[in-house]
Amino acid sequence: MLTRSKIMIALLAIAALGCGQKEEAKKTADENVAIIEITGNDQMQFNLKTIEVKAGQKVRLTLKHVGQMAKQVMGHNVVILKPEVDLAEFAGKAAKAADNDYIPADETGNIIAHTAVIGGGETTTIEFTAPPAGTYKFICSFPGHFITMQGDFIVK
Ligand SMILES: [Cu+2]
Repeated sequence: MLTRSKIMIALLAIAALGCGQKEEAKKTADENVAIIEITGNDQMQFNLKTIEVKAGQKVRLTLKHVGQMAKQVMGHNVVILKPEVDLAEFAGKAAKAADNDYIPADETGNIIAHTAVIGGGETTTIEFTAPPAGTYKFICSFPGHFITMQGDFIVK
């Protein structure tokens, strides 16, 4: 009887330990994801001027267009660029890349990540791994928008 209780206790302990470890792993995984939500409106504005994440962290970025205007006239995206990229030059090329969602094909090496272009009421989400520490720029590459729609993507 005594032996049986001991076995029962041992089994319960193992079960509890197993669950604990699983919970811990899940928690760690969730903490490693940076959940970023940014909005764009009909006044060509993002609601965020800075986005901060940790190097190597998984980033889940959601762009929500809180305006009502169509994608063709007030489309927004989020394009995260390498620090050395000249924004005006990049935006100039992007403006001519309407057929590729305003992403210039020869600039992909300068892009860390980008969302699709969306219109009023739409939402889009991307996932990517945060690049090495540094201060990157994010812009909307829809023609003319980068002037008011830009900010710092800071990786610590
Ligand atoms: Cu825009």
